[in-house]
Amino acid sequence: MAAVLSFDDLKSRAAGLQFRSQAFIGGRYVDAASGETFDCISPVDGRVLTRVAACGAEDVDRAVAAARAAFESGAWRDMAPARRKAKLLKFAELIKAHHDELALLETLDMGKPIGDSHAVDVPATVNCIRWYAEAADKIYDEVAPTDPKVLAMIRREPVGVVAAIVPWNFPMIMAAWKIGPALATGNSLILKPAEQSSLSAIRIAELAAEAGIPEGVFQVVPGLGEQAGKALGLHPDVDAIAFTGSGEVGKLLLQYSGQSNMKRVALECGGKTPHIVLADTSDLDQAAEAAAWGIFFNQGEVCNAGSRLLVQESIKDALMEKLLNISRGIKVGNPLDPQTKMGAIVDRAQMDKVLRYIGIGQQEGAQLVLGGQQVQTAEGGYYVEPTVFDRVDNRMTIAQEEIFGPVLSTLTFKDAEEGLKIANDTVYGLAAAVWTKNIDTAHKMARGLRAGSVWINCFDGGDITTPFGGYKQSGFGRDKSLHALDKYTELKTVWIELGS
Ligand code: TXE
Repeated sequence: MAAVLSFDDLKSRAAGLQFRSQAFIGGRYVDAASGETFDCISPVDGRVLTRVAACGAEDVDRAVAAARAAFESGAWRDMAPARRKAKLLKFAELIKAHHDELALLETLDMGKPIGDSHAVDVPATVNCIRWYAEAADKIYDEVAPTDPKVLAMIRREPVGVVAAIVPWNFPMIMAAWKIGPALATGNSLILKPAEQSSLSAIRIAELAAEAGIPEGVFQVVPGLGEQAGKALGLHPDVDAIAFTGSGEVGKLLLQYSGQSNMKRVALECGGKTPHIVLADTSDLDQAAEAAAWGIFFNQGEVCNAGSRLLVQESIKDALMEKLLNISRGIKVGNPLDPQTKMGAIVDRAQMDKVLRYIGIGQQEGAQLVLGGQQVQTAEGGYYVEPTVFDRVDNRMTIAQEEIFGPVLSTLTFKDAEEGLKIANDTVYGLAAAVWTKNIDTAHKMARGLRAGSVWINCFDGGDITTPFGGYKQSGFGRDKSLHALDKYTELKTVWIELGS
């Protein structure tokens, strides 16, 4: 679509979109029990798109009861895996059939370029649901190598009622990373989208129902984190929480679990990814391109954004020149314009946070070499220039805290050993990238980096077959790949004495 339709076509399509805005509980759309709603504001122009149901504890109670009833009925859990697979495949097909609409929803709701919503977000969502659908009838249980007088089976069973609390940077993809493995393994799932980006989650709920996923198995409770999110975290009948978001809320969820039923919690809480370029890298142009897009893709609102560029001293100037040239050419503006490469920041609060960090960087003595300002557009909205700092010290706030915006901090190091030390000097450990021609150095760095993903001579590599998640305060538990199934399943040992 983005490649074919013009900016004007896209704007008129966007103007004609209808928004679903209620919760999806027990197989139908319903208002919040309180009747309350909150504004759904588009960061594209600051316009209120619709008002979304503000679910609270009572709605969460209803959703959990419906999820539990569905689970206990066995309608989904005990369905033959091949049939579960067929329904999930149908769900993926229906999402694909609404490709254009969902891409537009995503862009209007959270501000990313339409080209990305169309080429990345919707296809990755479809692919993820499909992949886990296909896995549903290929997961085998085990028989343990015990004494032959015993048959010991190790069965994988669904945990029960799962709540997925997701952020706004990739609303559908983050949801799909939880929906796919949770539903493929027979759980009931309650999805709590971020308040900044509820629309696509609400819309796909009816597609799941249309695909034949039974009532209560997939529900959506939009609402504020402090209300709907907290109620899920504290609920005594939620068995597991799968969360992507801030470290602050991740820590709260651990507390809620301790205060309630000791529900399992899996967390992905962002990062401060070091993008390390060694002097022996074979292709400085490629490294510069990767460094620029590693931070500016999705307006820098990416948990594994390469927000710290660590460059070996001898090539700093050469790399910086290339990086700045690429960054200057990035078109920032209305994300419905197919030419736009960097869209709007998700909301005013996040934009203010990004601008505040830029100010802190300057106060602490980093050198601002590109950007740093809000971009004013004819339609209003929340836009920030691609911003690059040089001469950053790793102890500075902008090198330590997750900004979650288009702000790059550049640091230098003398040799690989020092680069590794700086890279690991962070509370986060989600990802890291290394550019080097030397295979020994590549291995040493990959081994030494305390991060869940390490990319060598590329950035942000991986697909649905590879696990994604963090070390340290980036959280624990993994999304994607078959390893994600661990979060949504219990292991049960069935020990059968066969007699003498
Ligand atoms: O995150 P929150 P916010 C980081 C990033 C960003 C910062 C703040 O640095 O600038 O977090 O973003 C729900 N109980 N990341 O405020 O609040 C909330 O409704 C239960 C990194 O948006 O963590 C939403 O659904 N749930 C990140 C989800 O938590 C609560 C992606 C995430 O929101 C809750 C997003 C509560 N008390 C932000 N409070 C990543 N890892 O990619 C909020 N929520």
